[in-house]
Amino acid sequence: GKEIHCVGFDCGNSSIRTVLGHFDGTNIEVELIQQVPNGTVRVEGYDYWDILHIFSQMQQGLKQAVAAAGGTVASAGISTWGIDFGLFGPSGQLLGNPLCYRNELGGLGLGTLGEESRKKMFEQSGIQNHPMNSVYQFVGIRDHLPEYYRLAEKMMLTPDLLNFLFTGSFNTETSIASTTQLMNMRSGRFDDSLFDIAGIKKGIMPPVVDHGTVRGMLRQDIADYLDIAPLPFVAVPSHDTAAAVVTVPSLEGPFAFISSGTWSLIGTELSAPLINDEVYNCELANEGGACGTITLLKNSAGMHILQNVKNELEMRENRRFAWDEVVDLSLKAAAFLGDEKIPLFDPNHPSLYNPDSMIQALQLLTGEKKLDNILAGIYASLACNYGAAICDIEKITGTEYPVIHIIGGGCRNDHLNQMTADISGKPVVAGPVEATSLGTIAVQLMHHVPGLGLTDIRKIVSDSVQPLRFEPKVGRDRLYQRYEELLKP
Ligand code: LFR
Repeated sequence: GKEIHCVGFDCGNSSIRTVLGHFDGTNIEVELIQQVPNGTVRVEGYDYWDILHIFSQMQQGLKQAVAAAGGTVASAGISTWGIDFGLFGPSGQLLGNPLCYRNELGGLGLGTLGEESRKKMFEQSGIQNHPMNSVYQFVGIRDHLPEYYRLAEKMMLTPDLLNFLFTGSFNTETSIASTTQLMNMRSGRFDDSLFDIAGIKKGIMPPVVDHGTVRGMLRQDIADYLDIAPLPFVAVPSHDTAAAVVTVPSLEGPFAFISSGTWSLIGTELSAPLINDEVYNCELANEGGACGTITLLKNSAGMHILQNVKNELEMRENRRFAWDEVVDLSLKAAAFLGDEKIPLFDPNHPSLYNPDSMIQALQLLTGEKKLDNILAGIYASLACNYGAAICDIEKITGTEYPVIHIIGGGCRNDHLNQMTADISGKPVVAGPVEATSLGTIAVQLMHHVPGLGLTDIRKIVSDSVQPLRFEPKVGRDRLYQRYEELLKP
């Protein structure tokens, strides 16, 4: 048969990627077309996204992808990180650069709600009360940037905003919408009562469309400018985590996943939300997954910590460090210290959220001065945190997961994969690396091939990838025990 070519945009906190997928009727092959750095820009204490830069890079990526596909692409789909949004004013203008969730507004926003309101927010949404959630950012904006709040008539989450810029259509889908905490995850619809509890204005959210349907057609003026034919933008799980989970190569029974990037999202896929006290106390969230599924997950710090330490190290020593070199330093230190002495810490400690210096923050938190030892501590603490979160999820769902699937860019980290296997006592299956873009491409097939469902898509993806397997080798009971003691309240 004829090949189908689809473009997947995977825009993360640190890179903007355009990937071209080729579907031959059985397998999907992905080809990286363009990758450019993404990052925030700090102005007077706030970090902002340069959204028009992102948009223009994506336009160039699209043009190159169409050329690479030989002139025609069937459709495109966009996934990005969660939570952040642009606000539009009365005359349809974007009211400024979207704020990055790493700021104090969200915490201030959440701080305006008492314990009872917080409980209600969770019970009605199914989402944990994380200070960064869009709802609390917006409460913070209401109180601290009032003129911005007053003018806001429409809220567009990052992928909604990018889809709008490409197509002119104003809509959203459940996965990205769930990261606002303004959606009732039982119904998959925005819920006025959540706006009321938080005390924010209603009627600002877009309509919700189903995965596999068309969000909009590429605007004719953009098609002309890029010199390509108009194409549909398909509704994919536009939250990167949800797109990534589509690609977990597990075809039988329930599975555990860790979607590893800037963040580590540790969870499982369910057919309906699980909303109870245990979920609340463990701070798990029922986020929107693909095609009506729920991803019950723990939002945990991930590569952000290592990435920041590496960047600082490079600045300090004025040279590049390869990841292998970083791993090497940590392995040597770990061997010297032993599991009794590796400095452990809670990767989700607030002092690591957005520090001026990650190295200093870690030194302060662990009481350890030596950088190599700290590196050993980062890997060990991340792996312990993975093990603990999977354990919580097993208890809460009453399910034992045979393996841990690690997907996304962070699964290239063999050392962390092996440690996770050792600490959890479960094999780790690592891959696909290209999870978000592959998921974004795969769900577009629902639009092109009638009758495809999530199970079919996961089968296609699973047949197209070769994950690596890490068997548990050495017991790390002492290390894990120390971590558990550390986290006890
Ligand atoms: C991962 C992710 C997480 C979300 C965080 C902030 O890239 O999308 O799921 O909690 O970024 O948006």
